[in-house]
Amino acid sequence: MKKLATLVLMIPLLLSWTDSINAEESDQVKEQVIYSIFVDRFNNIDRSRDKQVDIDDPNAYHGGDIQGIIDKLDYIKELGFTTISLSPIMENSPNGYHGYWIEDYFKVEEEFGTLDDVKTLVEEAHDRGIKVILEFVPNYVSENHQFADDSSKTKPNTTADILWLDGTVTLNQENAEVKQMLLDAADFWLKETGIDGYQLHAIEQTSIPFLKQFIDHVKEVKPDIYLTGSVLNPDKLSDEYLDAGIPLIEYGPMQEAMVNVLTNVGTPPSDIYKKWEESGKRTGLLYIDNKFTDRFTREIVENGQNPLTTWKLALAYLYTAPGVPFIYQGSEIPMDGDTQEEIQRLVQFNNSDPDLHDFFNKIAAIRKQFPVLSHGKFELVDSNGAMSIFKRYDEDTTIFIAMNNDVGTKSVFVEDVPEGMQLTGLLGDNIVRKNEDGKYKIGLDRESVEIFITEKDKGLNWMYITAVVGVFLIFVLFIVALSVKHRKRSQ
Ligand SMILES: [Ca+2]
Ligand SMILES: [Ca+2]
Repeated sequence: MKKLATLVLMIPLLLSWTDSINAEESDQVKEQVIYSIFVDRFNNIDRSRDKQVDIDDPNAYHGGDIQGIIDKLDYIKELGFTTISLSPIMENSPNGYHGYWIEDYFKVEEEFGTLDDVKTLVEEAHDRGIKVILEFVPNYVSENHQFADDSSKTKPNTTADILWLDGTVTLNQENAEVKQMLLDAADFWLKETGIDGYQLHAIEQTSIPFLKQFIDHVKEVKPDIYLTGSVLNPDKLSDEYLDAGIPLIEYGPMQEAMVNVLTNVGTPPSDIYKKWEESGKRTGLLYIDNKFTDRFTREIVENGQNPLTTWKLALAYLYTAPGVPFIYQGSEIPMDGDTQEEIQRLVQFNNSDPDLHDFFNKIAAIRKQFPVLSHGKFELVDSNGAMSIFKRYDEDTTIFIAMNNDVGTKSVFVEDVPEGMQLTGLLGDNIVRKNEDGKYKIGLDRESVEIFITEKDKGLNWMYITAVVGVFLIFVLFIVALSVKHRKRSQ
């Protein structure tokens, strides 16, 4: 009887234990920093496959391939990325450089490589600690797909505002054969290539019952799968989609808010925070541009700002606010452009800015070192003019993120720092100590950023000062002795 009672008492404990394990698994994806690769427009190494390439035609293949990605894995790792997300690589109809004209879900597009190339890519990525996500297109197929002429398997196209959609036929996801084919395709890539997950394309166009079935299915096949979702029409993204079980969904309103604030010097970063509060405090995929938007660099240049300076501010927010940074290829160069041709240009690896590379690396390292930046609570501390300070915190750690988007030097006071602590900057050499009023005054130059951890206030280091003064005194005595000796000799 006593044993039974003990067991019954243990049930809630066991339940909470399994809960925390599940939470840890699903939370892993939230620690990533994702590099988004547009395969045809990344890096052309395997020229033997360039059968449909026409670099002068923005609507033709430009030659990027799987080998081109393998060759750049060290580069991607050096930039601090932990996951790569590839545009669709399934076999496409002619000119399907974007990957959205799928003819066969079980083959690799011949312009990109073979299934063996993809396996090699995944192995090489995993050897470097990099996860691989494939974009999966569940809503439509090429006009040449075997389902395209079967009216029971298709539906009329509903959205016509996208460039490549006129080459596609919308799938009827309620049809049993269509469902089965999509689920089999999802299994195929997981099992054959060892990829870590999927970026589901345009989730707001998917039927909800199918979406839920798909998510349940792939989670059963791979319980620790990384699932992300892209959104083409944010207006159609209802709560049903947000709650369907995809942990990270592209966060359009945040992109708009970030661009608006950061390309208008004098606007406080707290405006981005307000937008986050208004739109329900989601933790989504945070991106500042992608293959469908103008390059952020273009917006910066158009506003007469310095790309390196403004990119640093953007990265500071992307890497420390709730969500996962989703960085479009070429941002690290940084690439520029506002036409399809420019936005989707092959990455210009030779034009890169070493300072921006270093910053990518540094801020990714900070995010990795402090998990509170992935999981902690997020709050606005205060603003002064266009300088704002945010904090991320949990029971053990507090980190302050200071961003000055003002036209001049600004400072903001911070009060809630535990007794005996100082604020130590991780990006520069900034140290802030408590003043006589018990406050911490954080000052920053215009358009700059700093990330502060709280550390024990070391005060002035007397040991060091004594040593330096001591060495100096010995040196002076030595010189005096020498000159006395010299004078005696010359007498
Ligand atoms: Ca090629
Ligand atoms: Ca093809």
